[in-house]
Amino acid sequence: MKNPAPIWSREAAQALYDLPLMDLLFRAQSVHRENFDPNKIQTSKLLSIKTGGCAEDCAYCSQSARNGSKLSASKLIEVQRVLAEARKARDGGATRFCMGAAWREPKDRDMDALVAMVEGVRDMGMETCMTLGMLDDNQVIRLRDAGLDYYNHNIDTSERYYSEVITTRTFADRIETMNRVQEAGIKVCSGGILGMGEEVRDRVDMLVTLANMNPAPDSVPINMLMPQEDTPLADAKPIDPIDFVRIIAVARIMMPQSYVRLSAGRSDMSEELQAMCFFAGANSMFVGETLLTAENPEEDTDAVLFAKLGLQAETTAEKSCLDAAE
Ligand code: SAM
Ligand code: DTB
Ligand code: SF4
Repeated sequence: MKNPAPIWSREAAQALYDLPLMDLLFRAQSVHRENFDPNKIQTSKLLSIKTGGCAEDCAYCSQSARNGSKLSASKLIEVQRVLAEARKARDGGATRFCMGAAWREPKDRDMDALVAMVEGVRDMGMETCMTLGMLDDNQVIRLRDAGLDYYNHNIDTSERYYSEVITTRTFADRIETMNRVQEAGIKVCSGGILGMGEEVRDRVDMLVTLANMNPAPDSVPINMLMPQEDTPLADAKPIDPIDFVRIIAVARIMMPQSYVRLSAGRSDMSEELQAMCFFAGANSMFVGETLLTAENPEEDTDAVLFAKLGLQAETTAEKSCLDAAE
């Protein structure tokens, strides 16, 4: 049984963030070693199963119809195509397959195909993850019964800053879907984006919200904004890399048992920055040349980085041992 997690105040979280960097990194790495093998990185592969034409107005996203982006809207892709991609990902060593759709919420007529995708990927021995927007109770139950392991639903930023980024839904809508997913027994994957013009306090508040969920999300993706042409955030000022590392370290300390994912933006990061993020406690990443629509480092590039750092991709078997030891 996991111990009940402590409640984090924003003052305590901010105090961590304000530590001298060496003290913060030392604490984060110490917490990391108590909970994980520090040389193992979980790898996930993303696939966009429905691209573009989204009804929401997320200011960072290339897929919003409201951003006037040039990306054309696709239909939900066929189950067989998804399974063929999943097989390639598994053969390439990924242990989790994440399927993402540019929807405000799925339509009931799509549910049979979504269920078939989850069942098919699961039968290949990979963990399944979906990110489809908001879900109602019925949809959550159907996905759970199909064997969905994780649902990704990011809170993206603080409650205070949320309406600066998205106006077509609220922070509370987001939390509501996450609670529904968690109550049904599906693991939650939730994090956010740094570099959208938010202040440090917004980044810290975002972590406080995540860490105080009961339980905290099993997986916490920290994305660095990848500015997309024709979106309101196309010219956003990039986040200072050391500020980014600090947030990874604070996330690690506040959510000691969660996988912290160094998510979008790695293609613009140096090897040194990625190494610092891993030292700060990031232990998961997306592999493969594309995320949903944006680029990610090539597999060869990641293989060189792993070899230089002495890192290894976690296998499904190692993960099950850790789970069994809880
Ligand atoms: N439509 C679903 C939703 O919004 O929940 C799922 C897909 S959406 C693209 C998943 C997440 O990707 C977003 O919540 C956001 O955190 C991240 N994301 C999207 N565009 C990004 C960008 N340009 N840079 C960094 N992260 C981004
Ligand atoms: C998450 O936090 N990051 C992933 C995943 N969850 C679905 C998506 C990143 C998207 C980056 C922009 C793109 O590919 O369009
Ligand atoms: Fe749609 Fe998701 Fe992009 Fe927002 S982040 S516009 S909900 S695809």
